[in-house]
Amino acid sequence: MIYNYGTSGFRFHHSIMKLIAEKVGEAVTILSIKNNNHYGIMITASHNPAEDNGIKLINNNGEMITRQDESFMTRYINNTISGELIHIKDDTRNISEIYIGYDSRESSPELCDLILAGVMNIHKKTIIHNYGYISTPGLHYALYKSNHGVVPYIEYLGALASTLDSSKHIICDCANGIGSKILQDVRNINKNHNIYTLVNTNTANFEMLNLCCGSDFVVNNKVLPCQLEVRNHLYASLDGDADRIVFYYLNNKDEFQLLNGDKISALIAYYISNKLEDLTNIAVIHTGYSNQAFIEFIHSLGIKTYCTATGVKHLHKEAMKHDISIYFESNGHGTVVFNKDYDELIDLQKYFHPTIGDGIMDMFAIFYIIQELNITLEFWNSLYYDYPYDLFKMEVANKDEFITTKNELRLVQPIKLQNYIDDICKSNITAFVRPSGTENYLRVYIESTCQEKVKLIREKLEYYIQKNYMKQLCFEKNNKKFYIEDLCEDHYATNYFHLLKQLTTIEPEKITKEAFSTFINNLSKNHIVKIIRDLETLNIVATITVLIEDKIIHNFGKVGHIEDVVVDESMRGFGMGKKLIEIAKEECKECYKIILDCSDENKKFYEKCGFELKGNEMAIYL
Ligand code: NG1
Ligand code: ZN
Repeated sequence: MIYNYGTSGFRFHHSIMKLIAEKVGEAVTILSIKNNNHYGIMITASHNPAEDNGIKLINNNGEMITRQDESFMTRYINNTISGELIHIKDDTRNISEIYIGYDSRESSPELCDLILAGVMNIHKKTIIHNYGYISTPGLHYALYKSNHGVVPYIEYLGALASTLDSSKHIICDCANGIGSKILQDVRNINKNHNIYTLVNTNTANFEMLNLCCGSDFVVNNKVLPCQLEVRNHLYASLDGDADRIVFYYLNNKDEFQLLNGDKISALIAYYISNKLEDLTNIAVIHTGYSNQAFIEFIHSLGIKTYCTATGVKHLHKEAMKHDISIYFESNGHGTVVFNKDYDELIDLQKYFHPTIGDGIMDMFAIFYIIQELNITLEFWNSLYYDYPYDLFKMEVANKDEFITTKNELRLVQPIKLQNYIDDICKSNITAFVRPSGTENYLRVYIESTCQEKVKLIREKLEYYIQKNYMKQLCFEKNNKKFYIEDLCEDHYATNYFHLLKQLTTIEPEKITKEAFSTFINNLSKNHIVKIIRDLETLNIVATITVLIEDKIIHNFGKVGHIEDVVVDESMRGFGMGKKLIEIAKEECKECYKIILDCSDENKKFYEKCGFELKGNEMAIYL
C-alpha cells in the first residue's frame, strides 16, 4: 500500500493511521530541523466517519505546507527516501519545534502519543506545544499567532462573540465534534452573550461524530440534521473539525433552504460592494462546483471571479494575489483574505481567520453582516437562486487515469470521455468530471438552466462512464487485480500492439496515432475489441475481438465470431483465456452461435470452454 500525502494530508482508517503515525512524527521533526522552522501537526479526519483519522501539517505561519514538504512526507512514510538524512538524528545542536493537537476522535490521543514517540526518535530536545483537543483552524491560528503575537484562539473568539447583537440567535449543529468544545469554552469566558444554542454536542459517544449531522450531511441530503426541529430560525452546521460551516432555514412553506459556501461568499461580496466604491482589486475565488447563478451574481456586483482546482490550498494561493479575496468551496470551507487594509472594512476583517477556513469565525462573520445590513434570511437567500445541478460520484477502475486541466473543468485524459461530454453538453449545459483528491471516486458535476436536461445528461454520463471506466474486476490472482475495458484511442500509448505481437505479425513502430484513432473511430457497434488490464501496472495482459454478423437466415439471426485472442506469456495458466471467452459470450448474448478458428494445440482449450469441432477451416491468401 502507498501512503500518499493528499489534499487532506494522510487520511485512512484509524488502524492504518496507527501504522504510520510514528514515522510521521519522525518526518516532521526532520523537516523542522532541516528548514529551521516550527511545524503544526493536526490529527483529524474532518467530515469523515468516526473510525477514520488523519494527519495534516501546518507551516510556521499557520498555512498549509509546501508541495516539496508534502512530497517529502510521502517519500519518508513510504521508505523511498535516501540515506541523506540519517546524520540529522545524531546532531544535538539541532533545533526543532512542533505544535500538535487533535479533534474529538477516539483514536486521536493514541495517534498523538505515537507521533510524539516519532519526534523523540529524531530529536529528544524538540520543543513541543501540545494543545490536546483543538479544532483545525484553532491549531492553524496557534501557529499564525506564534509569528504575529495575537491573543489566544478562544479568547479571540470570545471577544468576537461579544461584539455581536445578542438579541439575534443562531442554532449551531456541532456535528458531535470538536466545535462543541470550542464553542462551550468561548461561552465560558463570555457568559453574557446568548447568540448561539448548541446541538449535536455529544463528543463522549465517539460513534456519533458526523452521524446524521454536520455540514456534509446537510449539504448532501438537503434536510435538517437530527436534533433540530425549531422553525423560523437560522441554523448552521459545522463539520467534525470545525473548519467548515453551512447555514440553512425553513421558509414559510417549511421548505429546506440551504445557504452553502456560494451563498456565504455572495453575502460577503454583497456587503463589501455596499461598503466600497472601487471593487477593482476585490476577488471572489471559487471552484468548479460553484453554481453559474452565483458567478453571474458576483459579476453583477462588479467583482471579478477566479476558478481554481478543488481544495482550499488552491483557493488560498489565488487569494494571495488580490487586495481582498473572498474564497469558499461550495461545501462551506473558506475565509476572506485581506492583503490590504480598507478603513471601511476594518471591523469585518476581524471576523475572518487569516490563513484558513474557520467555521466558527465564519459563523460570527455572517452573524455580524446580517446584523449590520439588518436583512432577513429570505433576502440573503434571494440574492440569486441556483440553477439546477447534480453532483454524484462513481467508482472507476483507476481514477488516476483521469487527468484534468488546472481548473479541473475539462479532462485532458481520457480524450474520448471529454469529447463525449462536449458532444452531449450543447447549449445551457455544463458538465465536468474529475478524480476526487480524497476518495477513490470520480466526481461528476452537471449544471443547466433546465432540470430535465440535468437528469438526462446524468443518465447518459452514468451509462457511458459505467460502460467504459467502471471497475469491472474480473480476475484476482496472487493479490493482483485485473479489469476489463473496451479498446479505445487512449490505449495507443500502452503495450497493446506488443501484446498482439505475441499472436502474429505486427509492426507497432509503424502505427501512427492518427491511423489508430481512425481505426477506433471507424469500428462499428458489431466490432468489439475487449482488453484486460492489470489494475496496478495498467499493462494490458489479454485481448479478444468479437464480431457480430447480422444475418437474414435464421429469422434475421446473429452469429458471433471470435478473433485475435491473446493472453500475455506471463499470464498464461491463470484462467485468463477462459475469462476472455466468458466476456465474448456475454457480448454474443443475442447470437444463436459463436464460431472461431484455432490451431490444433488450442483445440482442447476451446473444448473446455464448450466449443465443439464443426466443419473445416478454409482460406485463400490474396
Ligand atoms: P475531493 O474529494 O477532492 O472532491 C473534497 C471536497 C473538497 C474539499 C476536500 C477536502 C467536494 C466536491 N470536494 O475533495 O471541497 O473539501 O474534500 O479537502 O466537496
Ligand atoms: Zn473539516
